[in-house]
Amino acid sequence: MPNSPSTASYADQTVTRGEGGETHQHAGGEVPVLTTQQGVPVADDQNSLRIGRRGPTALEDFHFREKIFHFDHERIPERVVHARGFGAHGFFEPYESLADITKADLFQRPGDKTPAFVRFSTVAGSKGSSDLARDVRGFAVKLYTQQGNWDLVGNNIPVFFIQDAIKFPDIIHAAKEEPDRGFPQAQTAHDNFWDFISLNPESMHMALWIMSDRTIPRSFRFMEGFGVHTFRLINAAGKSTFVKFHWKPKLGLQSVVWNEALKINGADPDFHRRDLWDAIQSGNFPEWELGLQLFDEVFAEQFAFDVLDATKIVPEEQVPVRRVGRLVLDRCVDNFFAETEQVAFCTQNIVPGIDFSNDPLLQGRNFSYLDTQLKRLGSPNFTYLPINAPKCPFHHFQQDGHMAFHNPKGRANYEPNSWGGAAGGPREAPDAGFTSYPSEEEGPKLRIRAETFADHYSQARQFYLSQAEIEQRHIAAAFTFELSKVETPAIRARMVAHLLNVDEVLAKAVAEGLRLKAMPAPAEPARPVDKSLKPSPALSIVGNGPQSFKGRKLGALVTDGVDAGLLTGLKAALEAEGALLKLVAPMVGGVTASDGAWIDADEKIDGGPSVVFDAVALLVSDDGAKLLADEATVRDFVADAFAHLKFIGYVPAALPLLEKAGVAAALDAGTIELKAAADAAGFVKSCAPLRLWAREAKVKRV
Ligand code: HDE
Repeated sequence: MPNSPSTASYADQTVTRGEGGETHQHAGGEVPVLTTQQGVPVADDQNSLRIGRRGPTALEDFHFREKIFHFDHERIPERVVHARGFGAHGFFEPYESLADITKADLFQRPGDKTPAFVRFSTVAGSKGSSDLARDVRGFAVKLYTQQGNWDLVGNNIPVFFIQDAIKFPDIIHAAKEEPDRGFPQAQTAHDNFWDFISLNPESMHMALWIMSDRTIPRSFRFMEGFGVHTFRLINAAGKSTFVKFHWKPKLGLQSVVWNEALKINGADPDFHRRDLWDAIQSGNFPEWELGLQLFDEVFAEQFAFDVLDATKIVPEEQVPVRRVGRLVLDRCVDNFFAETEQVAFCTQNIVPGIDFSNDPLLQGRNFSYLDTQLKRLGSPNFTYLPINAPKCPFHHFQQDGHMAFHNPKGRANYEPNSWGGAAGGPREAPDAGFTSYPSEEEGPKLRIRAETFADHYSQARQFYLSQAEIEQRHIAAAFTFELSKVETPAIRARMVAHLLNVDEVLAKAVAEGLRLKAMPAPAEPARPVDKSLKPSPALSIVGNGPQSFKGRKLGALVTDGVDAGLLTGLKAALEAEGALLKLVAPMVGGVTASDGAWIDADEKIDGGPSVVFDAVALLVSDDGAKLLADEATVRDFVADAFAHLKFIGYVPAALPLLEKAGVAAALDAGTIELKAAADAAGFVKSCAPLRLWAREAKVKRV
């Protein structure tokens, strides 16, 4: 039956348009009148205009055409890298004045709040890929200072794959889906990627980092950020100090284990964005401290590596990280497209008091970012979009172009001009304006790689040796996994040949894991590996984890008859720790507790698997245990929590669940019996290390 116009339009609305009142009565109350983009009020938004009851659509239906036209053009090109991201607003606040080292306005007055916007991202996957891909995370910070926008476009790893920007298209082509087949998506576990890496020894340091748990962070809130390159800070006297920027998360470092990452991607592909959104919406504002590693030309000269080489770090033990302020994210975006999607970070956005170094990667980036924004946002006027516009006054003579919606008045649109005073428009300010640091630069034009960039293995080895034993095992397992997805045996062997220069035990573990028929000869290093570099404890995640369960989430499995006192005790203990309790029940509506009270649940059991929590509690009643013991999802809930080394609190009634999950005979220091409300606080305290690493040897291959 064709619809008649009246059945599909809203019969209950009375339009009260007129007298300037652009509102009308609707079921929901007084609401604005729906209009076209031209402001014409719309009477019927359910049906297109047609000739006769079942006839063709009329071309004159301007409302329909405008609506579809706009919809057809909703998408803009996704970022060629870092397409999937999530942003939030906040502020930066220095602890002290840094006037002695930089004249940058945002560092002059302690406590001064500079608005900030941060976008976290994965690199290789497209916009719709999942959050727990093994990948580098972008950590891009836009600081709207009083002297213009400063963009610190960093990553959660302090080094990069390549030394010269000219290789960027190659590394990214190799990492992304293969061009003939269009897969795999958001993964480096394929031939092209490892082919490129194994042919580029300069990638070896970064290869170690990406095979570590750094590339599977638990949350954006629990990861570090790095500016990567060496920059310069310039003070009012014109003195330059080299600097490397760090962001240190207040909640400590934390990653997931690989098997958990795979399962999170299925259970909640938006796990990271949901985590940040939930934290900010609930008032748990994540914080990072800005750290500076400061050094001078003399240090740079005598340092074992070139400070312009982005494949190298300066170990914190050698140049300590000075914490100079904090970044707080306290507001979610109002509109994802307008803010997170349209934000345009540009490495060349710097302010007086900050300057570039000659790092060839940074120099190349300074070209790329402006260029890419034009492609993505379609007009040089992207700087006027609210998310990109400076929050300080700005005046210039750039004009016109697509979507010029900020247009200067008056006659002067060039400089110098002889129109006096305000009529002449803005003028340059030799004393206050940005000046580049006058470093001495001279020499022949050369297309070469400096000899000082030639050591490719020493810091890769140092990184590996700085890891805890479990972390080293994870690196070996990650290499084995990724290379086992590589179909060409020669590429697998070539990678192992490189690993022999990093660490023989690692190379052997990977070779055995791949079942290589013969151990290859070590790759020929351009420079001998320096085996004397001392491990850097700052590089371990496990060594820099949290001291408490703060900011974490505990998932409690509850059924009818759940011990009301224990549940209340657990909630209070978690609140005291600054952590969250989420209730997982057989049905999402909720359960009746032992005291007869109704308790709302947060998740249904298959919607809240244990992988999405940092620790779990099994708070079932005897009857509840009987009901759930044979459920596959409940078995997975318990077995995964155990296999992922999580802390598990359980009431005695939950023993059948532990049995069905096959872990009852393996109970350990991380499985903690909860008999009464008084046990709750102790349990929450014991969750602080987040994982019982000692269990790993038992469960193997988590
Ligand atoms: Fe980027 N990178 N990049 N990159 N990058 C982009 O700019 C590029 C590099 C980083 O959330 C693009 O707006 C080149 C290092 C982040 O919007 C593009 C080179 C680091 C983001 C681009 C690098 C980064 C990008 C794509 C080698 C860490 C996301 C979309 C010289 C220090 C920013 C865009 C956001 C994005 C180019 C290497 C971080 C194409 C040529 C090293 C966090 O301009």
